[in-house]
Amino acid sequence: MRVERVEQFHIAVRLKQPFETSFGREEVLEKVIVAVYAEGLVGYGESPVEPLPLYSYETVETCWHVQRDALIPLLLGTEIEHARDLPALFARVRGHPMAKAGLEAAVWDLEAQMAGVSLASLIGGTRARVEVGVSIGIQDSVEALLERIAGYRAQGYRRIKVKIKPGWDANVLAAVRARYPDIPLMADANSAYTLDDLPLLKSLDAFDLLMVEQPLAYDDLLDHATLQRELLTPICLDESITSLRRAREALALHACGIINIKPPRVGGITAARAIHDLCDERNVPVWCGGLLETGIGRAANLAVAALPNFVLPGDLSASDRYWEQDIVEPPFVLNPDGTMDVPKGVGLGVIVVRERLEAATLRRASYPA
Ligand code: OSB
Ligand code: MG
Repeated sequence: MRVERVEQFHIAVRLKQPFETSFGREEVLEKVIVAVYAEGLVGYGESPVEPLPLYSYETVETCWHVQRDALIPLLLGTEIEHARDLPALFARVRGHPMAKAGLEAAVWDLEAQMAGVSLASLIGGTRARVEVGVSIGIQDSVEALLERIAGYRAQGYRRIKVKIKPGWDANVLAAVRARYPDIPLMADANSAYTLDDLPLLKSLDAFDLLMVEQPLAYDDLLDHATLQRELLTPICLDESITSLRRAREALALHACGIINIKPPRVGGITAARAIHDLCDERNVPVWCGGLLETGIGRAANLAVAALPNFVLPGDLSASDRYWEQDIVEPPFVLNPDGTMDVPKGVGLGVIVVRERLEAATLRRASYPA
């Protein structure tokens, strides 16, 4: 395919409820959506960047700039055989995985449409539905958290992820376990601890967690390896795994027992699939994380989560867990058994509602100008 035109949309979308992690509280999310045009078709991709470099060093501004000045010029007018060739095309641009992932996802969507198949089947997904969980932000009180958990369990979510930070950790998990002795439960620290917190982190072993996610620094592997030797609970790395190479290093160092794969964080679907394959060979379970994506990113994540070694429930909740109205149709819904269907239609398998995308747009650009 020959890419004829690329559009960027800087959008702002309001969450139904604020989402609080150890690095802050968000209610209005900003993202960059791209539309890539080729052969009379359009593919969509999402870069779930944020205004400030808190979760990742990338921001809306760096994503906009790197796409506009470095990546889109490489795409325009280039003959592309397969979306899987994009990482090589983009390799001379260092870093910026989310900027790359948005464009790569749009080309994957195009390739699937051209082949007349769903994105999931194009990449080798084997499941028609995937198990999903819900990630619950830090609340104003333990009682409020317990109520949130009750509400999500009533909707069918079985695996619960609780965000933790110093002062909102063992005390909170003890209360959750007292109320729910048997639910599949995990905790995500978003890098809020150091090895000085070893006694506290060891105390989490008492709560029978599926895993503890990213307890230490976002760019650390060595201290995580040290910590993993001290814990019974498997460590799951999120922020630390930004590429296939980092995943290889983490496994070599025994820095984790589980990897959370977020396609945008690792540079796209191609890298996500490579990390999946590596972990499969090493018997390391993986699951699909989320970055509060709109339906565009969610559709792509679900296709990835259909790969066979995604054996743990993902942070792939239904549209109504995030939005009053998603920007795609149909919205993603939770099945009563705690699963979500992988879209079966061609490409992403959902329709991007242009009026909703444009209504959310703060800034747009089209290339060539
Ligand atoms: O650490 O997994 C995380 C959301 C934004 C940034 C980081 C994280 C998260 C989540 C929410 O936990 C996952 C989701 O429901 O999309
Ligand atoms: Mg996380």
